[in-house]
Amino acid sequence: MTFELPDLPYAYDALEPHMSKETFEYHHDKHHLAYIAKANELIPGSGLEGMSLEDAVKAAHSDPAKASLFNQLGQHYNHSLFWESMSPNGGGTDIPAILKAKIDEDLGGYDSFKEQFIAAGMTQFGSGWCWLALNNTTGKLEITKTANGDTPLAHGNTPLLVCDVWEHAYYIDYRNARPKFLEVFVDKLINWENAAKLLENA
Ligand code: MN3
Repeated sequence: MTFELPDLPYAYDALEPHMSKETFEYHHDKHHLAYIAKANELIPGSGLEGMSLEDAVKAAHSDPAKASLFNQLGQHYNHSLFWESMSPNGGGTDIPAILKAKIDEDLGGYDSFKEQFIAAGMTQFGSGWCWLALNNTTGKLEITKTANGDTPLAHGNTPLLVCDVWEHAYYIDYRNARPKFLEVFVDKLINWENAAKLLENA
């Protein structure tokens, strides 16, 4: 299988003023595309030919010799979910009941979720990601962070939503203000419906 760049699930300017058309033109059209091109280059002869993206991410992670391919595949998976983790008029406390109940029970409610999620994004030193994921061992939601192309999927857990905290995700719109970007992501951008759908399917 050759991996392809997914279309954005909204127009390039749909998240303005929180995330600009210019950011998407670089982040989606150039950064994300480059990870896919590199993954497609490394797959022939790797033994991962024909796998779904999810299976390929897991298989590459389990083989230390495929570290470079894992980073490219992880970036493809993570970016694809990042686009789906946002929506126009998203964010805030209007959360589908199934997910809200789980956030209340496992994370102590929305305010605590927000505080922990922003802290995870802030304390991810250097390039990486912060996540809301379902821990498939404990059955509980958890907030985590990963570096580079790493993803909870590779560790047996189910990602529900993700924020990209690589500088290229926010530098055009927020310059060096990662905390402001994370706050806007939580308050204005999170696609709670998508996260709830992933929880239901888990
Ligand atoms: Mn990125």
